[in-house]
Amino acid sequence: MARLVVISNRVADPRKPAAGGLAVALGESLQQTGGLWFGWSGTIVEDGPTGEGEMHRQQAGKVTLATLDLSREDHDAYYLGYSNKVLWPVFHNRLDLANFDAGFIGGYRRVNQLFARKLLPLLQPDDIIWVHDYHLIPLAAELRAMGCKQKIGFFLHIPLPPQIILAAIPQHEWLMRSLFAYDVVGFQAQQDVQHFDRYVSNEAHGESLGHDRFRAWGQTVRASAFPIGIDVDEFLALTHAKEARDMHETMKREYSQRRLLLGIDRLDYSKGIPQRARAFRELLARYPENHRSATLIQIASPTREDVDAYGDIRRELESLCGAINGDYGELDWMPVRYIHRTVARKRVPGLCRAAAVGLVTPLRDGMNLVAKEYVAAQDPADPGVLVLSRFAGAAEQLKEALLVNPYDTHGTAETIQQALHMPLEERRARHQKLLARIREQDVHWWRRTFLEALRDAPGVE
Ligand code: GDG
Repeated sequence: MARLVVISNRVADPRKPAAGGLAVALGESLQQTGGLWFGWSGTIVEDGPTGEGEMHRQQAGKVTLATLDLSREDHDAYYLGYSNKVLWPVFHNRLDLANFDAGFIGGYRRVNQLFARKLLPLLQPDDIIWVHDYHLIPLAAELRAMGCKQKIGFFLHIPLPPQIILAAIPQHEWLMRSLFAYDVVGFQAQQDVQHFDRYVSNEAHGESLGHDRFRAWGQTVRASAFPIGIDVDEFLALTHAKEARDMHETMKREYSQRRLLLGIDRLDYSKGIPQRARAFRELLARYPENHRSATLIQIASPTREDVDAYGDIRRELESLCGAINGDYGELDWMPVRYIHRTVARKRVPGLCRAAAVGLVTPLRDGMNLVAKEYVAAQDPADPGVLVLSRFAGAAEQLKEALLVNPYDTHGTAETIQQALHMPLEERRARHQKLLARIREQDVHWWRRTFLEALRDAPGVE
């Protein structure tokens, strides 16, 4: 079988437990087939010569990890700048948070060119190349310009916004044209494919050829939805391991007279955490029966703290949680437990299993793996209820969750109340269907279907 080469911004040792959807899913893929994982080392070289990265190589079981250092200037423009101040906010429909500083694009291009230049000599003729996420959209175009003929696939982990929003990015045409250098472009959800389709016909004056094939700028690409999943068996094993069971028992003991609601997210403005806290506040205001009982545990793991918008969301959430506790708390009950730290992965399933309601309410999300992990961790005999934002990619698959519009505080509060009162039979029936879907389209299915599509693609003429 052809060797798999994965390229992503960050590289993680697949043998170590990693926090973050991308790292977890890619680790799964590479361990199965073996191969090369290429990306940024995480090291920033102060005052280094611009654009020239030192390469590190390391063997991790069947996987070779090859990573590059970045100069401060490149890192700031490529990663902090274009990736996280332009692409992340715009792709999550947040034009108000975008910063279209003209200095960012040069760094983004430079790093993509550097990646291509350093990767090219490591490639073998029949490698299958799989590029991940918004940091590396132009990588295939750079590789092709250097003569690379191998099959190259791209998977976008975040949503593709509607044409009218995408068009706000000054370089939108260049970005979208870059996607046509790939053989296969994978999105999380059908809605992303629709946005791609509309962009191609309305903005690029291209056409849909049917069967997920699109033609524009004289090139053809396949673009389909490949919803990412979790490793259900691994997550179940984690759920039944000692750390998770201990966690579950501790929570059950401590909250024996209470109902737990749980949110676990990176502290990102796309995740709708303040909106969730407001809905919880409304629940307490409208239904006093929940006083001294309903407790929201919100784990918000620190992320991208050197981008301003992330400091703002942190302050907003802290003051909101403080106000809810101040207004509703009692000496023996605090309604919100807000934890601004990463919890150990081994404990996550125990927390999920103890929660009567899982709150996954992003304003926009490519997929959202926490929704799937929450379902997998439940006791099938007495499962909790998933409250899921209709704006998460996962909502296309997880139809038996209670779907909410997270902007609608009142409606979300009502749905949380409904979740808290759902009869056992209904909870079991919904859980069974959700788990079956999560099992059917798990992370192995995702990898297999994407790589099959890439192998079957016609390739460079
Ligand atoms: C991107 C897209 C897409 C979170 N907090 C802690 C922790 N986590 C783990 C979760 C889950 C992962 O991180 C988060 O995955 P998500 O899918 O929710 O979100 P993003 O990080 O934004 O990922 C997303 C994903 O890529 C995959 O394609 O689904 O839409 O935005 O596994 O459990 N893990 C630990 N402690 C924490 O505090 N250990």
